[in-house]
Amino acid sequence: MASAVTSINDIKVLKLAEVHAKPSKSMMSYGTAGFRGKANELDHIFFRMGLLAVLRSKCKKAVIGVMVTASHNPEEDNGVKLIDPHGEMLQQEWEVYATKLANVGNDEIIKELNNIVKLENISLEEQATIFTARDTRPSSIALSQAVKDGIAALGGTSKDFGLMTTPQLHYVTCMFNCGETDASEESYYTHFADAFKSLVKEKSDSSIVTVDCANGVGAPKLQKLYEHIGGSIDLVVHNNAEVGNGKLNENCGADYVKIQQQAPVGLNMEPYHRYCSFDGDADRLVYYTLDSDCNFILLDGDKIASLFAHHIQELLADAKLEAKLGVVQTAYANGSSTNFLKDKLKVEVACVKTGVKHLHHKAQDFDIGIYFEANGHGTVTVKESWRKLLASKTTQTNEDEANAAKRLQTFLSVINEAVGDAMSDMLAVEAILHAKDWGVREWSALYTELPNRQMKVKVADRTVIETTDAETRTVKPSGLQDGIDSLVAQYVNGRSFVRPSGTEDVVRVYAESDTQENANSLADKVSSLVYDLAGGTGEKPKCS
Ligand code: NG1
Ligand code: ZN
Repeated sequence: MASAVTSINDIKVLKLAEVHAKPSKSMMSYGTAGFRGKANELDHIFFRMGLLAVLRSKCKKAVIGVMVTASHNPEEDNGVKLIDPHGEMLQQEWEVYATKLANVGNDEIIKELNNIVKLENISLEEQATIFTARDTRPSSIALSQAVKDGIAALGGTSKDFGLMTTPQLHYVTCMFNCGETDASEESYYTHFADAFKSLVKEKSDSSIVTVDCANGVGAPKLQKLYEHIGGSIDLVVHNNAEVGNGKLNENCGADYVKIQQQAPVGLNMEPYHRYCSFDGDADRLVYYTLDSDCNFILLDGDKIASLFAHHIQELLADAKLEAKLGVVQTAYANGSSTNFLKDKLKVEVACVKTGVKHLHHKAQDFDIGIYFEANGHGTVTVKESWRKLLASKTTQTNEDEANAAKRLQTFLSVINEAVGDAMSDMLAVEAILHAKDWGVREWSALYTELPNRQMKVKVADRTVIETTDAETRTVKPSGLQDGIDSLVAQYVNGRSFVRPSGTEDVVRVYAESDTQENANSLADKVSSLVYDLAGGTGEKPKCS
């Protein structure tokens, strides 16, 4: 356990801060998923996040997680984020501290740390334990060390789990703080494999799933999970760098498949076979297949959310259980998915700002909250009080109702409630398809997506764009929203919005319309408008 410190040891912190010195011009902010950037410019940030994690741990009197990954970004990037005690994203007030601490000069670090101690009334005598883990990026080893140096500089104890997926670190952090002192990677596999095996006792003929692991940490971890699952599913691991030497996220992975709407590199697809992709740290999942004419069919986060809602609703009806069931989406959700959920399933749908923390928070308003970003990041949250109601239903005398309640209970335990998790979400999808005796064809037929297109526009300063209404409208620069409105009005079923990315130095443009040509054309016109009104740089982007 950590040795207690009663005051900040200036000398130790400053000495190590010199080793992890900040380049004078660097200014960064804690974005949608922590700090992200070029790996060779981030060493000081990782050290400082080690420092901050110690204060957060002392403040919460709990274990805090620090994950080293830049997820779906290119291999040359890296990133760091803090995980709060129950596996949630870092509390928003602390994001402000994180940004300040990341940007002060070395000579102001002690002042900044003392400020946080004072503002949060932190007792420095508290012990601090931090769980760390990293993805497979070559830069992640040294950057993890920088985090550990920061932890040590403030007298905290670090437990390094080494290579792990992001959701695995969320899971062990959450489990440890809930009293499971032997929370480990092994307990992760046992938990999810056992839940899956009790839902799927026998393989069905169609249950071969080819998984593109983006040449990332998901590949070795999925192999391990598979060993625990045994014979109830057939998995083929594709884009496993250890075998094929491919580059992380390059022409593969969930983000590539979602944005390009095409198969990852090296995958020969067969109509209606099952394929899915993880991203670089395995917290996103998208499925896809080919139809009989070999057209590419994507089953993204919206389709996964719709499948979950459909299944949970059925089990609730079978168990004769009332629940406030809701689905949380962002503006990137396809309009057809929102219509399906609202009009067909009659489920309440909420739209929030991009970023899992916003979705997770909103989902907790419901007894059962399903949240997914269209890119495949999502999970299901359940209110503790409602979980008790469900448990009591499993022991009721009506056998059919009790059995349905048990099925729902087991289904919910195959889900990693702490955070979106590609591996556990994949098991949940497979369990539903098995229960319904569906293939991708039936699943995909739940609704037909409106054609859509996403683009990126490079501008000198992306903060010139300010948004409102869950990022669906811009308020700055002036004239941009009016321009978008008049373009959208020219397209059948047109919808478009723009927002500054929180993880890349770009402005994102989204457009949907009745045909792919129209969606492309609307995306092109809106991108061009952003370029002109928000200070575009380089060549004007064009997709059609
Ligand atoms: P930004 O770069 O802020 O759009 C992207 C995703 C988010 C989220 C984060 C974290 C889109 C459009 N945006 O954020 O949904 O997943 O990365 O990885 O997919
Ligand atoms: Zn990710």
